[in-house]
Amino acid sequence: MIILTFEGLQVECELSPSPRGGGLPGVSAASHTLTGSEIRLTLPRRAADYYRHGWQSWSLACWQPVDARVPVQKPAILQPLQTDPAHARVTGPGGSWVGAVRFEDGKVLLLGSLGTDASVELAGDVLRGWYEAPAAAGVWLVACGDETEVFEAYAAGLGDRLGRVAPAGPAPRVWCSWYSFYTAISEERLAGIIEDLRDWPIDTIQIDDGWQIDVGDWQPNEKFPSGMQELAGRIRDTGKRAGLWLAPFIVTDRSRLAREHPDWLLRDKRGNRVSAGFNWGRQLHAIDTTVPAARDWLQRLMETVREWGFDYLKLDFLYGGALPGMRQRAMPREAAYRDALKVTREAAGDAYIVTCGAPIVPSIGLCDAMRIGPDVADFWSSSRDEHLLSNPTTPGTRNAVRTTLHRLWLAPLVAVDPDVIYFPGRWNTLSAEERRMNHALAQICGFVATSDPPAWVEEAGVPSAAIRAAFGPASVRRAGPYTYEVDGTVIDFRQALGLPGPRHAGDRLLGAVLSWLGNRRFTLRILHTLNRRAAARRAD
Ligand code: 9PG
Repeated sequence: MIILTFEGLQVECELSPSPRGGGLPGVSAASHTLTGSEIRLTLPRRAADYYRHGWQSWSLACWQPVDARVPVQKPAILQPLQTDPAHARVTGPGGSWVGAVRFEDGKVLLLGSLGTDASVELAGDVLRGWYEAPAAAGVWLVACGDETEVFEAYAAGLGDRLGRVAPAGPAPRVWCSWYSFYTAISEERLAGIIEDLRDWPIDTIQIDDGWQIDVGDWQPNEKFPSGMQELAGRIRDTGKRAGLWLAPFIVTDRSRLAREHPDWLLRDKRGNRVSAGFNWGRQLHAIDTTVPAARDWLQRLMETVREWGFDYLKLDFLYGGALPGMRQRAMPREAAYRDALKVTREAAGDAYIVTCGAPIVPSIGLCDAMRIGPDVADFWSSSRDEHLLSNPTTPGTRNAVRTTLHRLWLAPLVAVDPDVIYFPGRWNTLSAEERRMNHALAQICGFVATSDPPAWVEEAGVPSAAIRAAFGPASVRRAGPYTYEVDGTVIDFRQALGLPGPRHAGDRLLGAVLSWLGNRRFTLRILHTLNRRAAARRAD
């Protein structure tokens, strides 16, 4: 047993395997670094709240009362793509790599791993951390103080071990095709937008999902007959950087890659392909990035998109590289992911890399920017997902704001991407107040992007001064835990924070029915078709 001494607080700490040569009794510091595959901290007094940290960009990060339960999110079929499937059924206080408790006096005790493949939970009065590989001797940081201080210490520790990516200049200002057209993009439609964006205060035009033959088959589909090189050239001719979306660690079951290289797919103990969730109306699988031929393919893919002329890459659905499974080269899953991201990063040369749907800690030091919350949407919150399916990770601006605010501590390590901002417009149901939060968060992050096409913004009568102002720079001052002053306006984010409370019997029943339906592939296929049609209608 070791006694960790912080100013005004002593914490009993057990490590396994226990360290040789005793501990650190009497050492007073704001943080301690300790080694062990498991660590147990006995809280000296009752804590009020727990900071839970979800696995990847879209997974929930928030403070919760210590005795609150966060219901299992539904439908289960989506869990591999929204949360760590290994933790999906944990409702108590717990999460990936880091956890913290807040005492009644506001003091925070944080426990965080300084390596990959680790988890933290609060069980009774014990804050416990463990590394997934039983033999791992992992490093932990224990910090105590005010919230900002302890997360700063954790970020500094992570940066020392995993690296920081120094920004090469101000964060890019981006137009991204996703949140206006979704997959209803074509070279013709984009050609008009690229022209319209000439005078906009942005520097990057990023083509999102919808250009490829399939997820896994990264060649242009029939809507891009002139090819991707031509499109990148068109963007670059307007003086802007060309960006492209890819999901390089996953495939759909119907992709050519999945059919031609079944041996590249991640499998479970029984030899079945691991589910990477369900999207685009298809079953998703993960690539086993430890297979040498798959790594070669990955390298070649990055080289190809660079040759096309894209030098801003949004790498999405990256969790696929870290799912549990039997890899050809046995190694902890997040270590395998980190390795694959390194290969990808190196092959992409000096491209600006934005990771998305990405396991957070294993991506540090290997990307320029990281999405730190779920997708925004042109609505605030979906009551179906929030109340009936208990799902805080699906697209919705409230979900995005909540999780992003709780991951701002990552800012010293990587550019933090809060997803796009919306201007007022025809399709948009965000209130002025909700839009203010959406815009302010982008200013706070210093990463501003939008998907609104100039024609829609013009139609809504947004003055060009407002567009310029939205893309910053802005003066930002933190006025309280969830209050910021942005360009002189006070923004109070507290209304975005709450989690849905206990559900009534009626909601539970309806939720069970929806969740059953949501787990049927045919329902998801129908939803996908409806969404695709709606996007196509809006785009015209
Ligand atoms: C393209 C999009 C955009 C977007 C990404 C990602 O089922 N889900 O929970 C789910 C969440 C996010 C998501 C898709 C599905 O969006 O974040 O910016 O690039 O992919 O398909």
